[in-house]
Amino acid sequence: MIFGRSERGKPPVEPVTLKILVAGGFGAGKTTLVGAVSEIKPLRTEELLTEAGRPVDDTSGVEGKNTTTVAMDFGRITLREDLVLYLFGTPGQDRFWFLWDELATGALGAVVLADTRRLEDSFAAVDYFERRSIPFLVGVNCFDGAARYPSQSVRAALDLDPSVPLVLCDARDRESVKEVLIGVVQHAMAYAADRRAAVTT
Ligand SMILES: Nc1nc2c(ncn2[C@@H]2O[C@H](COP(=O)(O)OP(=O)(O)O)[C@@H](O)[C@H]2O)c(=O)[nH]1
Ligand SMILES: [Mg+2]
Repeated sequence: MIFGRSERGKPPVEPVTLKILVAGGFGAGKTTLVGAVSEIKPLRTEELLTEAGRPVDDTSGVEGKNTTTVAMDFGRITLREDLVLYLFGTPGQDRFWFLWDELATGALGAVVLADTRRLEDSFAAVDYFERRSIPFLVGVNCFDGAARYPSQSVRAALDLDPSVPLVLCDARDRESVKEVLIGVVQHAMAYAADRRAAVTT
């Protein structure tokens, strides 16, 4: 059967899909964050830390962590019916850095998760996104028992540009993570608008 133009049903709303990276040091909460919001069962490859991996995967200060993500975390969240985010967790260990450039292709922005007990573990991710001019936001994952520092001290320690948003979050909490993700999208939009303005003026 052939339908005329007027009989054709309204096209379904095609959501805009955006790609967001989730980076940060080993144990910063990337797998937890993706798992907390994803509508699809997170695709992840966790492996038990073996004795062989122990010298490489330093777990000091990361209580109760005996698995490590070998490949990556992947998840999806619908923020609005017309806005879907795909989340890609970057591998935390240095030996998987070769995957980052592939992952970063086409990313709108990134979240750098930071654990204030091991802040230096997030330096590499901050450097990476700065160097590639990928807009990012820092999410300070508030672990129980970790000292709380004023945002200004964390900013200073990470040497963040004043335009980079820094938010406190709980990677286990869906609403908290949603706020972080909305923050990244807003920041990336503002960043893109600034760049356009810089080009046209
Ligand atoms: N208390 C607390 N624990 C967390 C939080 N986020 C993650 N964890 C725990 O910290 C450990 C490391 O988190 P994980 O998501 O595996 O870190 P990843 O290596 O960055 O993927 C896990 O045992 C989590 O359950 C948080 O916001 N608060
Ligand atoms: Mg992980």
